[in-house]
Amino acid sequence: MLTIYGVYCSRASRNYWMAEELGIPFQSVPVIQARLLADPLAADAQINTKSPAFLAVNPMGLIPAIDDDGLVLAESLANNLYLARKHGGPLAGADVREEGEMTAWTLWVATEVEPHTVKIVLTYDNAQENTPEGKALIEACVRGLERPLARLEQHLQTRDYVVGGRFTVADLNLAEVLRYAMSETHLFDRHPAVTAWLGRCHARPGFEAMMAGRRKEAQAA
Ligand SMILES: N[C@@H](CCC(=O)N[C@@H](CS)C(=O)NCC(=O)O)C(=O)O
Repeated sequence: MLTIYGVYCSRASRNYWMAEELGIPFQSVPVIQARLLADPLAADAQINTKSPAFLAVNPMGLIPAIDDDGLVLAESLANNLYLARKHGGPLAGADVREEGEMTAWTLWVATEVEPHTVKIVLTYDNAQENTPEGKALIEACVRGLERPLARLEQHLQTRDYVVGGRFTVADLNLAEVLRYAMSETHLFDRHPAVTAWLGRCHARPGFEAMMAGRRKEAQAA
């Protein structure tokens, strides 16, 4: 049985979406970010990223982590590559060449894109988007995203999906990292092939199921 540690409103969304795409059973342990709690170590605190019980799973104190029949992994995008490889099917690489492309695109999004998109989403989470500092930070991140988005735009001008002509784990990993920057609509308006591809990814029932999980979680909070 697959266990996903982490709340839907975190990078764990990537692993929840993947589990939905694969149609595999999973259980969820809703470990919340410690920074969202006044006293994460209080005896009655919800299990969080500083809880000893969670640190025993991921000593880095970061969500998500997964436990798949005793194999514990704790990098959201790598978790998805593993799940694709394990379960196979259209989400996974059909051969070692496709696997190579999926790994390359995933490392590309983690290193060239995520540092910018995460800063954008956190600026909004912290309600700083209209402060001078927040605006300057977002503008700098948008500038940093120009080249990666131009690269992806060029790639998607001649194909509907990133690898292999079908929706794969590579699309899922990229789409979830880029979602953090979607507030910057002008950036996406300038990249129509990327925008159309994101629309295709977001039209998937697996994405909708994950987003429903996010809404349910927000209502319960
Ligand atoms: N590279 C890691 C990053 C994980 C990460 O930074 N997770 C955040 C939540 S999205 C976290 O656990 N933060 C701890 C906290 O805010 O207390 C991954 O992709 O899994």
